Amino acid sequence: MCYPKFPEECTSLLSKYLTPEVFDVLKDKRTSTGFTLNQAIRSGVEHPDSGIGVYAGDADSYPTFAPLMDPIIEEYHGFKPHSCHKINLKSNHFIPKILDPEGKYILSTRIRVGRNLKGYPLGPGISREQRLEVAQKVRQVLTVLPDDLSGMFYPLSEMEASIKRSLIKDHFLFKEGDRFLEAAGVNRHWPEGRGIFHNKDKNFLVWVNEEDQLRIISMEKGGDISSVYARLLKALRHLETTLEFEFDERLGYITSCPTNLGTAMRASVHIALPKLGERKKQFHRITKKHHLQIRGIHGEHSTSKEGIYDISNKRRLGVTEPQILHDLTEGVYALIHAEKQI
Ligand code: ADP
Ligand code: CIR
Repeated sequence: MCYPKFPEECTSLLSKYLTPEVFDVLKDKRTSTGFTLNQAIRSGVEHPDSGIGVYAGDADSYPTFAPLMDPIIEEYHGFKPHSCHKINLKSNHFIPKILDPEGKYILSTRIRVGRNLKGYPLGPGISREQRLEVAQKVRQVLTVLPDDLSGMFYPLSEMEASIKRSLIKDHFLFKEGDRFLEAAGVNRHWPEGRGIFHNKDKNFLVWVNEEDQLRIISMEKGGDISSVYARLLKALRHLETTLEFEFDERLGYITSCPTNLGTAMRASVHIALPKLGERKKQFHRITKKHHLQIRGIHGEHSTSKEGIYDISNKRRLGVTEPQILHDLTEGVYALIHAEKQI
């Protein structure tokens, strides 16, 4: 295996931190499940326009490839190698602020966390049989959820194309064929073992075997972050009684992309900011101050439409869940204020 060539214009964290020296130290290492450096960096090598460029094939990828992973994690989350992540999912400490009393700006709110089952490789490294086993275990637990959480699991392989299209259009289902995940080996054997669970109201959903084995999602129209978070906590309490998730003392919940470690939580609003959206500098100044990320209307790597943006927390590691909600709330408050002023 030779040192990969990155084009000059490449700005991925992989190209920044995979120096020839780091490459030499890591190139022959294998994790406990046999995952290699070549596999970990394939996405960023094939796609020089990656923001990050690496994926973990198992929990052991983080310590095994630490000379590459640690600086990437530090730059993305601001999390120092000697720090320790703390979770705070015990209760709903979050005190909401009324952000949009007239319902003029916030269209919808969504909070998701990523989880993977303890003892299995992650998406880039999992075998076909292991993936099916994970799907089976998760499905069994989902189909006995109580009350408002109860619903049905829909295997992707049995879903009609028109239903799939409409679920994607309405922001409930993952898109297919993400080229970054494809290169990382996450999409092998697609659509086998993949699926979506949702309750009757489609305000509680679980994606199975996409980028992570579980993406647990609470979402609804409007800006009631507190209600969305309460539903997510309730679901997590139920799922944790029967499923054990991959968790690390230092890095928190283990996920296939280093950007999702820690809380693995992305709390977002879809918000109409047609005027501020035209003032890129001011817009970015506010989001940066509150540690927020701007995405397009169909999620990561999509564009905004009609001045509607997906605003969410950037950091997930080294911050607690209530802190994330606090950052989002303060940031969204500042964005709405700026939009009103223009
Ligand atoms: P993830 O959030 O799981 O990292 P994406 O950025 O691809 O992945 O988003 C997944 C889907 O969730 C997309 O269809 C996106 O538009 C939708 N979504 C994200 N935030 C919201 C929100 N606040 N309201 C409605 N849909 C949302
Ligand atoms: C990339 O490197 O651009 C893709 N692998 C996606 C990175 C994860 N997303 C993110 O920045 N939140």
